[in-house]
Amino acid sequence: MSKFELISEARQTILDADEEKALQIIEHALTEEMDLLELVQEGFAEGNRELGELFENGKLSLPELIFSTEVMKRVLEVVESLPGSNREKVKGKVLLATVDGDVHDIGKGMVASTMKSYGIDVIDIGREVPVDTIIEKAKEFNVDIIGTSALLTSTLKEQKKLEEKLRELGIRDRFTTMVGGAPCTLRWATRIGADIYTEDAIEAAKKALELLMKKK
Ligand code: B1M
Repeated sequence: MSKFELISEARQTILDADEEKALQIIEHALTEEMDLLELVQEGFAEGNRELGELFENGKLSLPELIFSTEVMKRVLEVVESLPGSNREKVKGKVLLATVDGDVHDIGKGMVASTMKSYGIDVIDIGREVPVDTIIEKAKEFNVDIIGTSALLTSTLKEQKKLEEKLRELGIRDRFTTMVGGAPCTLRWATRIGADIYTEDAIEAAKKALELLMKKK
């Protein structure tokens, strides 16, 4: 199968919620020594994006959406569990969380996999994570960057709450904060005083890498 066919089939497996086929494609890509990140970004994630459109246009039911997103999550899990590229480990750590009240974690998962593929040490503490837990974990793991993802307009405020709480505790300067997620914008990031805003996973990984390389 050509690279183009693999990418196209990967996209389709998400639309069809076909986990078995999705995993076969990953195996196939591995034997072909294909860049898995490219397969995820251009294949699986593209299917995921189309799902979103179908759902928004009422052409996909919620249970169907859930089935497909479970396959997408499994794909990310499998890709993350594979030995990374030959990149050297970067010194420094990034903590990632989806904010409290928000279950959307596919985008965060993509940010995590992309950062890991860049050699960054990522601590992903999951979804629906309250601000206090984010801060507690950031201190515990002594991370350099705290990254939060929010997908609902109603949960964006958690990113603001994080900034406020860090300032209140007098530890704002200890961390670099990074925000993202579909409703999040550069304007929002600037307004709440977050350090970095990025629109997608690749940009997020590049900015994190840039910062960590400068720091060490
Ligand atoms: Co929901 N959902 N959802 N959903 N869902 C949206 C977000 C929505 C836009 C759909 C819609 O109605 N039009 C809408 C939000 C409206 C709003 O507030 N503006 C919505 C809603 C309303 C809801 C529920 C309330 C529905 C309900 O129950 N009635 C409910 C909320 C539950 C909750 O959170 N409390 C809900 C539930 C769900 C599912 C569980 C079914 C499922 C999530 C499964 C999961 O994630 N485990 C789901 C999904 C899949 C979606 C859509 C269809 C797709 C989201 C996604 O995965 N996108 C979404 C519609 C859409 O986006 N078209 C929708 C793909 C992902 C790769 O993109 O997450 O944007 P994204 O991540 C990108 C960038 O944003 C960026 O990089 C990523 C990759 O490039 N990025 C970062 C993300 N985080 C970053 C962090 C960074 C930097 C960059 O730095 C730290």
